[in-house]
This record gives sequence, C-alpha cells and structure tokens, in this order.
Amino acid sequence: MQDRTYTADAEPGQHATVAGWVHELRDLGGIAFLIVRDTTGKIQVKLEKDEMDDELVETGLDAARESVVTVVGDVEEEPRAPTGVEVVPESIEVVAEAETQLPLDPSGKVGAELSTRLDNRTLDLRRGEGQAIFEIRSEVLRAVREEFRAFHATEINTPKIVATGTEGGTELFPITYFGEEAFMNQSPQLFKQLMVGSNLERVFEIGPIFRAEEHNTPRHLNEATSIDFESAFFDHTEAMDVCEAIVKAAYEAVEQNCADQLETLGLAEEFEAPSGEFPRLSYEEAIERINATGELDEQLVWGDDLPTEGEHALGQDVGEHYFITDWPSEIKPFYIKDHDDDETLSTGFDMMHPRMELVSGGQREHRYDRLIEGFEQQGLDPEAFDYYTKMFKYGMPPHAGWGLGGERLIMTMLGLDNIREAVLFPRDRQRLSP
Ligand code: AMO
Repeated sequence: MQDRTYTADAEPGQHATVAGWVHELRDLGGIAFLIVRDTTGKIQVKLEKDEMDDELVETGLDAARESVVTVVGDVEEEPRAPTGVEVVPESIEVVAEAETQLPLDPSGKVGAELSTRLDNRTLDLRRGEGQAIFEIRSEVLRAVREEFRAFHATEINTPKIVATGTEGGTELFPITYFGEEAFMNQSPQLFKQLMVGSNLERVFEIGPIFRAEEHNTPRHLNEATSIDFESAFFDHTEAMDVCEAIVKAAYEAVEQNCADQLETLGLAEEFEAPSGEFPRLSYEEAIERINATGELDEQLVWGDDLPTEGEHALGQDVGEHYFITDWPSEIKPFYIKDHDDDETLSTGFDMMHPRMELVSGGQREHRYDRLIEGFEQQGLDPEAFDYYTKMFKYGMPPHAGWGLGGERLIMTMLGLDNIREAVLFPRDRQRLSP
C-alpha cells in the first residue's frame, strides 16, 4: 500500500489512508469512535451517525475487534482525541474480518497465561509491551553488530548441523543426516576458533544454539540465540574488555533509541546503562564472598561449580554486572587455556548480571599437543575432531573469545521474569509448536 499513512504520521490537513486493526469501538450514541491501531500507534476515526453515509457508519460500527480495516478520509485536529487528531472517513473497508471470540485479549485488559500467549503469539504481540520487547531486541542486535564492526570483527555464519558437539556429550539433539547420525550444534565454538586461524582473524556470530538440556526453568531455552566473539592475538583480559564494551553498547543504544518502548514497559525512569567498569572477581574471591553471605547451607570449597543460589547471593552482594575469572581448570572445557604459571587455574571467565550468568569465555588452548591432551582428559576422542585439531598444526595464533546469551541479555536488561518473553517462539521441554 504505497499511499498508506502510519497513524503516528497522520497530520491535520492530510487526506490519508490508514490501515490497521480495530482496537476498540467507543459508541457514545449519536457519535461513535473507531480506534484503529497499527505498528506506530492508534488513531481515532469519527462516526457521526446522523450526518454520515449510513453504509459507511454501519461498516464502522459492525467491524469486529481485531479485524483489519483501511480507512480513507481527512485528518482533522481534535484536541479531545487521544492523539490530538482524528480521521473523518469517506470510506471504511474491512479487509480481513476477525472472529468475535479471540483466544486472548490483545488490548491486555484481560490477562492471559504465558502458554496461551505463546500459542497465539500473533495476537499476543498486538499488545504494546510485547511489541516493545521485540523492538528493543532488534535494536540490541543492531547495536551489537555495529559495535563488533567498530572492533573490526567480521560477521560469520557457521553450520548448525554438525557431526560432533563441544559442550559436553549429553546435551546434543541428534538428527538423521542422509542415514547418518548428526546433531544440532550447541555452540559455534570450534568453527569460530577455526576462523581466527584464517585471515579473518577476528569474528563474531549471532545465531541459534541448541541445547538438549532437561532444564525447565525461567532462564533456560532449548534453542537460544548466542552472540559469539573470537579474536586472534587476544588474551582473556582483552576478550573481557570487548565483552564489557558490547554489553554497554547494547544498553546505551536502548537508552538512546528506545525511549517509547521503555515507557511502554514502565521502565522509562529506572532504565540505566551501566557506566563504570565491571568488577573482576577471581573465582576464589567469589566463593569467599558467597560463603560470607551465609545464604548457602553448605560452604563452597575450591573446585565446586557455583550453584544458582550462590550466584544469586553474590549478585545481590555485587549489585552490578561483574566478571568471575581464574576458574579451576578442572571445571572449564578442554578448549580453555590454563594460566602459564599455574596449571590448576584456567583463563576461563564468566560475565554475570546480578540475576544470572550471561557470558562464558576465555583464552583458548592453541598448542596442538596440549589441545589433544585436553580432549583426552575430557573423555572426548580427538580423532572425531580431526577437522578442528589438524588446523592447529598449520599455524594457529593465540586467541580468546566468549559467548553471550542473547535472550538472557534482553531478559536481564528489561527485568523480564521469564526468558520466554524475549523469544518469539520458544523451544522448551513442553513446546515445539508454534
Ligand atoms: P556456555 O555454554 O556457557 O558457553 O553458553 C554461553 C552463554 O549462552 C547462554 N546460554 C543459554 N541461554 C538460554 N538457555 C540455554 N539453555 C543456554 N545455554 C547457554 C548463557 C551462557 O552464559 N562455547 C562457550 C562460549 C565461549 O567460550 O566462547 C559456550 O557455549 O547466557
């Protein structure tokens, strides 16, 4: 519709065609108002029963809520209208009629269960709040891409159907690939590493990861969006610097460009981009601080992974984004490099929001012999990863990188209770459709 005017752009004096959904009919007797909604907002269409064409008025009055209509008419100033203007129609056409019984109320006045909303995402995202979340998500991804480009990183796309997994053998979804067993990839880890040995040197990817985890929690998905980074000639501290810059860039873009969406979500006042440096705590300090909170029944000892309650207690204590560095080597994956002066300590790091982990990363083991040893120690057959390991024989530079959970970034940024709010069509234990 080339001549269509968005409701937000309608100005007095225009002869306009507006197109959208019937949000509401306000019938006051002699006069009625049809409220038409589109992606930019809402506009009032005036129906004067005695003065306008009967058929026109009737079409407007009979249009069921959520039907798609196009209205042609003059835009006039009307201070009493919600947006200060109204359309005086000369034609109203119902382009697609909606049934009167809807599975949920898109105006949001009547609440609906999350599962009902996800089953009817199209209707659900006619609500301003849902629309705002996905507009913010889009802005975050735009800003992240731009920031990566400013760091001279090249965007790559790596295969999602793979022969082997990296993040622990039990969490893969198997598929059949021309009669052979294959898997949905859990992480672009090995592929992004292979690219730092190419002349691309510094790469990023924004793409799906698949995790066959049994988890059924508000912060786990079985298909998530991972924002991955990897750079040649970087150590873990340089990778952390980029990680911090990317997260800050995402927040700043939302602060600058999403004022309306934040307002819709009720966050206009409280939203604040992180400004200071993210504190960097060692794993040792982290467990000491968790133990000191007294929140855990049992004290943590060196070598323990951090339990969720421990992360919460520490998050509350720190109160802002922070890194946990220098993890015990034994609880980090084989591809993470140990410190040269202490092999019990890894260069692996996590970046945390006070509510949860957002990022894992580290410097990688680039020495062929050490890498093979790492595979064996982790119980993985290096032969199966030959396509990866052999490239380490042909000049693989030292390198580092990380993976950031896209939905967790949005969830924590907007204070969403459930990660599913930040995905259009979540995949979880119960949900494979739509
Ligand atoms: P990891 O497995 O820690 O590391 O994943 C990195 C980040 O991805 C997000 N994430 C998830 N989000 C929602 N649901 C899930 N099931 C899920 N799993 C992971 C989290 C997590 O911090 N290859 C390494 C990264 C690297 O070292 O570069 C990796 O995948 O926010």
